[in-house]
Amino acid sequence: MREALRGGTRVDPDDLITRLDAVRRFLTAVDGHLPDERLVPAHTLVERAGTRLALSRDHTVVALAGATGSGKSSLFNALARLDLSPVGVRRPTTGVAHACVWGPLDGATRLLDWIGVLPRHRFIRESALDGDDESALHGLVLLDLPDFDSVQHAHRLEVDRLLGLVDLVIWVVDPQKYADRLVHTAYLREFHRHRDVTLVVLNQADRLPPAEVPRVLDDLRRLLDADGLTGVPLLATTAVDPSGTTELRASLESTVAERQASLRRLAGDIDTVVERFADLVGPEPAGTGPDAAGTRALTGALAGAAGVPAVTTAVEQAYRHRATGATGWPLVRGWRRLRPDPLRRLHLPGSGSADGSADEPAKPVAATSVPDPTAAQRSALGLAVRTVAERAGGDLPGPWPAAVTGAARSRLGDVPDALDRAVAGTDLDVPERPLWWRLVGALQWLVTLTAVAGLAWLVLGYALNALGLPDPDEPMVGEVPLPTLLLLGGLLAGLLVAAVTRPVVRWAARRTRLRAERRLTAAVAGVGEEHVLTPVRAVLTSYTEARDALRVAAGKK
Ligand SMILES: Nc1nc2c(ncn2[C@@H]2O[C@H](COP(=O)(O)OP(=O)(O)OP(=O)(O)O)[C@@H](O)[C@H]2O)c(=O)[nH]1
Ligand SMILES: [Mg+2]
Repeated sequence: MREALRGGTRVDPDDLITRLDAVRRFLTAVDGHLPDERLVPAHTLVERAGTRLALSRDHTVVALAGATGSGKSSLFNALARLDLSPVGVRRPTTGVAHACVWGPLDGATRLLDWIGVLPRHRFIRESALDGDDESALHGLVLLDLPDFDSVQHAHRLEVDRLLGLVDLVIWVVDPQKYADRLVHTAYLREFHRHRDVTLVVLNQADRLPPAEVPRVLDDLRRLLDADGLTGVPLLATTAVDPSGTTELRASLESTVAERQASLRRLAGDIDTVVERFADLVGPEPAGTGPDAAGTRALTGALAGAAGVPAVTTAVEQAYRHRATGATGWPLVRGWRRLRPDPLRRLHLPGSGSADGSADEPAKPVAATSVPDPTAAQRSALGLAVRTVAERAGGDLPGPWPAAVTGAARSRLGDVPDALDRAVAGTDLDVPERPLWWRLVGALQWLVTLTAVAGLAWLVLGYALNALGLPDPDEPMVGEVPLPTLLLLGGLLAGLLVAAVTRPVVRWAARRTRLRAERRLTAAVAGVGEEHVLTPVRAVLTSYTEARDALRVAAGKK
């Protein structure tokens, strides 16, 4: 079976950079909303890809990886046509990566620094003796890796590190160990997203009877298919015979000429990362933010917790208290004023200051005497917040609903103070002494004075009578003496004014209450907006951004 590295789809560098930027945007969008440990591979990718692209696009870094004794160093030397990496019988032989660069070392130096190949293990394959023989491989950086099944743990770590950095991997297996579980489960399967940059060689093919080679290759192909590596190039090589690597060399020449391996490798890395995040994105969220019903319920719960009903009740009572004080029967007004004003007891601005300057702009005060929320009100608020979050983010996939709920609750601790400030900062607009109260009050005085004058007159008449003094004739109005008319008329008129005023005061008090309720509701809605809805919206925006970014990262425009 003769195969060369297949072409695969061409990766456009600009597309790759667009996809990488999308991964970056995705990471920014999900930052703080998703568990960090899930994001580590994507951060690693972004960092590594950025560096790899910046370092050199003209070089193709190819690693020979495999179990100890499979012949990696022998193939390395065969391809380099020099004995650069020691081949040994003592296993494992290669402990650190060796590199051979085709073409001038200059451009590759920074690449090898980044990959971490020690300078004394770097070789240049540009011998004047070869002439142009090697020019087809110019740009190749071939790495001989330690064994990945090593008894030395450090070898394995080094292999894992290097496999994350190279552009293309040649997996070297031998006829004895090609079916070993480790190579398939721990390595080859992990590379199924990198089929474009994976090549498998069955080395030491000379150790098999020629007729056996196709059978073993078929068996190996079956295993590779099971690993998800369908279609990867599979070659038989013999490192000890110069002609045994011709095909591999040809394959490398075309790979180097194409200059696609580094891009394909990164594209495969992005595919892997995007695939891992598949559960993080789903459909478009039902709405663009918290819905109206949830928001209304939240405002209601906030109003309850803020003591809005208590304040509005006090507003209505205060209006009636003050209006009755100003328009009631003058002789009992003073007594009424002794009773405390229901609103002032709550220490709210706009409730009328002691000096009566109610027109002063409302200043927020540190704390009001509005009663603290009850346990029931607190739990109603908690429920409303949860409901808002569930309705806004419940349909989102993966960890997002929890992120939305977390955001909705994130500022709950500040809510009590914010509510207190909102209530304190609301101008309740309860009048101190509107003109009509003063007019009615004056009228009450007038009729009261009339009654008092009538009474005084009558008392004077009785006194003169008792003293036997001549009683001046009282003027009569019809059948009724004028003083009596003044007294009874004054009293009656007072009652009448009070009777007419009362329903008007009640109506005006209710209106004042409703107005205060509207203002307070708007103020607590502002608290909900700032402390609950805005954080929820921020997560939903992040979700949408993350979703769009991941779509671009996946290569779907
Ligand atoms: N017959 C034959 N022997 C080979 C071939 N390739 C390698 N060998 C021998 O296999 C043994 C191991 O080769 P190495 O190249 O050191 O193997 P390695 O994969 O680098 O081993 P480590 O460095 O320990 O991971 C040596 O004795 C080689 O001569 C081959 O194609 N045919
Ligand atoms: Mg070796």
